[in-house]
Amino acid sequence: MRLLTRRTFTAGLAGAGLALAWSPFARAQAAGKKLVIGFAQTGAESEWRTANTDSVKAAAKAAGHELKFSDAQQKQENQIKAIRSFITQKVDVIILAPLVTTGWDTVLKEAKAAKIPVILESRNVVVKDPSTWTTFIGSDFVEEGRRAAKWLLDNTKSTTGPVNIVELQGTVGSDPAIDRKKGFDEVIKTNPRYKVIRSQTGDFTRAKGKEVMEAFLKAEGKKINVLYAHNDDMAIGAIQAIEEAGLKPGKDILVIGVDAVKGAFEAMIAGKMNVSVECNPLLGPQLMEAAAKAAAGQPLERWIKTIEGVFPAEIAAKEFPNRKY
Ligand code: GYE
Repeated sequence: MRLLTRRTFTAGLAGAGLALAWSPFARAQAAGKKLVIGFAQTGAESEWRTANTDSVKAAAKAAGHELKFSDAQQKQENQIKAIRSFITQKVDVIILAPLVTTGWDTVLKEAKAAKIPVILESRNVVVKDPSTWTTFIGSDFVEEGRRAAKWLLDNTKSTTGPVNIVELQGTVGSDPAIDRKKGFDEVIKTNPRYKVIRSQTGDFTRAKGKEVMEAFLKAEGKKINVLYAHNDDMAIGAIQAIEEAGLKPGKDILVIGVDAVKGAFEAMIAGKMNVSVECNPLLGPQLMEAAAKAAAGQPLERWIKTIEGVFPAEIAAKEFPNRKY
């Protein structure tokens, strides 16, 4: 049974290094113009998000920029208000982590009219006028979904009969929830043994993940073979629900998460979780580099992709000391 290829493993390490490194351009810019940056964050819904916020704050500080930070508490209307306030304050650049994909047309047009570049981070948008934002810095979420499903197929080859999966989706209408579902479905469809028997949102939080898993267990009980959670926090919440139902997470029910945060490594080391697909939150340095370019009117790639790996439980203990989030 092949758990991890050398390539995906080293890709994870390279990804972490890449996101932390400063390019010569970023260094030069950091020494140059000090910017005022408005950051409209989604909230603090997960370990991933906290690491993301810390990374952006630290990188802004290191570059000597002033960061105006807004925590929207998972409400789009709060993010829209924050963007409008950044426009009024005439910031140089706006960074937006859009909670959901739609509903941004008007406010992004307002930012464009005010000549303030908007950089999207960690989630993408769907708008009529794509010229209202400059670049998206974040992961390939469809690929993350595919990686989760490939791990499942590879690691249940020796079993027979149906494989019943329950899915905890991320925030409804968010880019990572839509795409992680899409990529996963695309791969499991190739084998009729695999079926998603229940799928519901857990809003990317531990509390909701636990609550929805309890409902899944009540409805399907021992029929459930696998949990696929769109992030580790929901998986960790669900692990509690599985244990409270008298079952063994990681054994009776295989547990798959996304993000590869420290909490997932701890669960894997404890034998309660089987794998986490990496999604790197340390986007601060890349964001500051893009902000400097955008403020200087320089062109940016439409998508600045982060490079990531897959971490199965078998290597969790060895990898744990290297984890940065
Ligand atoms: O996976 C989840 C977070 O947008 C990639 O949002 C991000 C996702 C991340 O709350 O844990």
